[in-house]
Amino acid sequence: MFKKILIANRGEIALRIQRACRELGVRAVMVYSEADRDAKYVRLAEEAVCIGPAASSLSYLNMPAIISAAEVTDAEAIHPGYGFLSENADFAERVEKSGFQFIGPTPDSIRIMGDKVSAKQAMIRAGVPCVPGSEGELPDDPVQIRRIAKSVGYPVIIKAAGGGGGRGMRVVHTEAALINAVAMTKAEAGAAFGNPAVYMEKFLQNPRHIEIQILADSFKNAVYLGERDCSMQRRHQKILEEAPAPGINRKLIERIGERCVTACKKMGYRGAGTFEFLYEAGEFYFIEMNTRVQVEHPVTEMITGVDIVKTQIMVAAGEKLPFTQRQITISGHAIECRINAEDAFKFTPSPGRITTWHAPGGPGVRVDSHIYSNYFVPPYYDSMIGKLIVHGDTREQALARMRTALLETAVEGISTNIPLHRELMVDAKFMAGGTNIHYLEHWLEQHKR
Ligand code: MV4
Repeated sequence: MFKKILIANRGEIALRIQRACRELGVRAVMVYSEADRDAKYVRLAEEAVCIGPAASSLSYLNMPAIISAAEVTDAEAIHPGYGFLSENADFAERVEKSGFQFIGPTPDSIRIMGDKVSAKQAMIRAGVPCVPGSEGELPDDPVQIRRIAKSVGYPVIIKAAGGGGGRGMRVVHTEAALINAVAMTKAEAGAAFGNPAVYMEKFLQNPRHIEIQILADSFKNAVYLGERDCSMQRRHQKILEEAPAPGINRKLIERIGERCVTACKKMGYRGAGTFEFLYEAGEFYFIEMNTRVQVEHPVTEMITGVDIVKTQIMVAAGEKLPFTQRQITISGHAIECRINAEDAFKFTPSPGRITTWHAPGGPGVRVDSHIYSNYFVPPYYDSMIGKLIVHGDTREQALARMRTALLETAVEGISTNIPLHRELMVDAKFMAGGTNIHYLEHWLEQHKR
């Protein structure tokens, strides 16, 4: 095992990784920007290095500053967390070239999955079901583009190979709009991602967003840890997640999970990863793979008992996965509410000083947050200030525990989205389970205030 690793992130995930390090007996070096000097995990750190000013581009995205911090502290490995440099293949490569272990997949794996066209081709080869569409990048010839769209069937969606997470896509309903839409998407993709390549898929109108968590070691061992339902979102920002996904056939999930595992083994994938699917009319369709630990990993930890962050570190250190697929069992139900410093219904950011913080507690309640009373939420970063996670024997018990946890939680001094969560937890359709990716936006439209 490593003696010391550097955590190249901030906020709740920096604290989460620091906690995993303590359990493993690994020393953690924290890095921080000038805006994060007073962070709890910096105070708790055995070692901490300031890597630059508040702006992310000068600190958490500053590769030379992060690698220098690893050099001066004699760290052996770098954990990138999520966001920032976590899915940057060039960063992973520079970390390795500088003699450190990147806690994540190889630069090659990150690169293949970062290009959504090559990711999809890898999945097709591995037998993972994908959304029907163009096989690979769209050609330039308008006649061929029209022919592909006709055979896929309208509506179609044009997506940038360099996009992902909702960036660089356009829905096309008619042949009349097709060629212009492709040209526009290509132009935007070239400007935004430096890659004008686009591909086409059948546009699914009312899917759910279901993702499969996997863990793999360097010895071609891989397991899936069930699925998460991440359909409750607004403008591609997830609001809450749960596991298992309500109402989906377990045998079907097992079949998809096994395909994901096969794909990992075939690719020589190492570390934690997430296969994102759209689920509609009883079928799964792969859309993208994330090569990092995700915000919502705790719901999977709660239903499996597996520590995903600890396992990431162990496999990066060259250890074998400490469990086989047969040892992975799913028990109960977990829900995570993301707590954001923003107006609950208008979604305008609400940075500033937290005057009061009362954390909830009780059976099955977990709080992943770096905040404290008198903490100042800086205006420079993502508005998420923590996550409330509950586990119960059943979905109903998890919902009841979340309602109580939200009732007990007090954040004063800034606005948060807790009022929104309180309403969603008593919403009849959400309580019934299985709402799709459009549900929250429609709900907000009907509950305008
Ligand atoms: C789609 C789709 C419908 N059909 N692909 C958006 C984020 C990116 N990961 C892929 N996205 C979508 N791809 C096809 N063929 C609808 C979406 C989509 C979406 C997906 C997951 C979660 C939220 C979403 C919100 C809007 C659109």
